[in-house]
Amino acid sequence: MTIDPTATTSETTPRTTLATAAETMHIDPYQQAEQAAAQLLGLTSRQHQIAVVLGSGWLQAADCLGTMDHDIESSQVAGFAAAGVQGHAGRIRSITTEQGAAVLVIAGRTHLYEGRGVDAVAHGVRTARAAGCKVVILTNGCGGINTAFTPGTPVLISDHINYTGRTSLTGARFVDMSAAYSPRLRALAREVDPSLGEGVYIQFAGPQYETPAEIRMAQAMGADLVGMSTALEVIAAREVGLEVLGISLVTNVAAGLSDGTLSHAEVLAAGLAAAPRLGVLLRDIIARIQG
Ligand code: 8IG
Repeated sequence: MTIDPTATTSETTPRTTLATAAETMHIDPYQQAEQAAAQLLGLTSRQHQIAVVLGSGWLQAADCLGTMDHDIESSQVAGFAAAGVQGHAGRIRSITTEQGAAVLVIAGRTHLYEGRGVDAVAHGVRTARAAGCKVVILTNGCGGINTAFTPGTPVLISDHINYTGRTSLTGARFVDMSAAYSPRLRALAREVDPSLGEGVYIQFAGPQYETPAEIRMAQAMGADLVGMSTALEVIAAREVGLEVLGISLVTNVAAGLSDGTLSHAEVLAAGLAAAPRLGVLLRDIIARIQG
């Protein structure tokens, strides 16, 4: 399969980063994921079982998952962004849990609004599958549309609305999305923490936050949570047969639903405050997935 080189020029947002090799050199994105996985195998000497993609507010949460055996700068691995794109380099970590499972932690995901295209967005989950993973836990920071979910609350994603106008797939790939967010893994997460609620996540393309009118629209469409990631990755994950668990951390009330304005500082503060709970939650969920 080849990539249409004109596709990237139809982006409505200006480019903030260089195009990926997959875009400019017509590399098959699935082959590029195989290449990345082969490099990870070379660097870590092992296959992995579970992947965790860390979103806004989740960075500190990964510290308690187990022993960090390898901490790799993402730009060393095929298809991942060069360091410094967003002020911090992405990292890929290989962690061994207390129970002995190999977990691949991907910190610093690629967002659609970065302008590197949908294959760059999907590359992390495709690489996870090629690296041996059967399960991916996708985390994110998000706005709360359902006011029952106040800032600092982790919420299981039960379903999504892909409102990006894009897909992470090309060609006749008719992927079943009817149980995209694994009922089995959600039940297991609720065993770990029975207080966990569930909600529908809507992905906007971003990078701007929504207007109050857009949030009212999303509310009317049935969304509880709003963000700029995850849905396109879940589509790609389901295509390659990964079992998906999605967990959102509500870091702010969605636009127009509170008196305040939205700020990135608020998002970071909510993540810091929730980190200990999120870390334990992730650790215990992973322990149960293995058991
Ligand atoms: I963190 O309120 C975070 N990410 N679209 N809206 C959108 N993305 C977000 C929000 C939000 N909060």
